[in-house]
Amino acid sequence: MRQNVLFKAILVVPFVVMTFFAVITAANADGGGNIHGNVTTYGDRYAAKVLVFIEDLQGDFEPPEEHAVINQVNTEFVPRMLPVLKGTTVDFTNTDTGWHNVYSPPQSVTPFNLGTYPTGTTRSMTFDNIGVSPISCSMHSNMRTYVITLGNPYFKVTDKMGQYDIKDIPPGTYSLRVWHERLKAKTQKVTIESGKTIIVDYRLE
Ligand SMILES: [Cu+2]
Repeated sequence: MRQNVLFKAILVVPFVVMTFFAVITAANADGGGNIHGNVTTYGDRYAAKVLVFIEDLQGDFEPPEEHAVINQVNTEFVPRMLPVLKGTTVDFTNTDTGWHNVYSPPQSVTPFNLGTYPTGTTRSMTFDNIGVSPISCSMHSNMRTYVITLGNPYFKVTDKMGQYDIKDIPPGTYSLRVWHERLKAKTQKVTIESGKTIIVDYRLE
């Protein structure tokens, strides 16, 4: 009897394992590819918080329902740069002790002025135009942030080690671009294959 159970297990277990691997392979074959990379600069000063994004991947991508947030605190906009998918609404929240203004100049892809408002107040803006919107406060000339509006969700900001991962990208050949307010932008051609991870590093000046 025990031998019989063992015999069945020998037959069944490999079958289950093989089916499992077949399912994983099929999922990878239909799925996207990944990019992993490292961004460095001379001195590595700005390797963190560099935006890496696929420039030319077209499609209909639903913007997130949840609003993104740029805070005003200690006479600064936080974060200093915010990439968003086209159609995303950003809440500009004043949690500082004083009043602040929020505006983007006429040469911006999204010119606007939310006015001047006190602590505890939030005013919002929806970003529909692809490109860079530099944002300032008319009361404090040092205050600056950038909203980068992108046409697809395949973007990432580098972490403090200068690393980034962009996952599950539809297969194809694209321009992968890096952006930072003080560094020269760079673009590389990348080819994404299903289920594969490519390494794309940048050295910026
Ligand atoms: Cu201000």
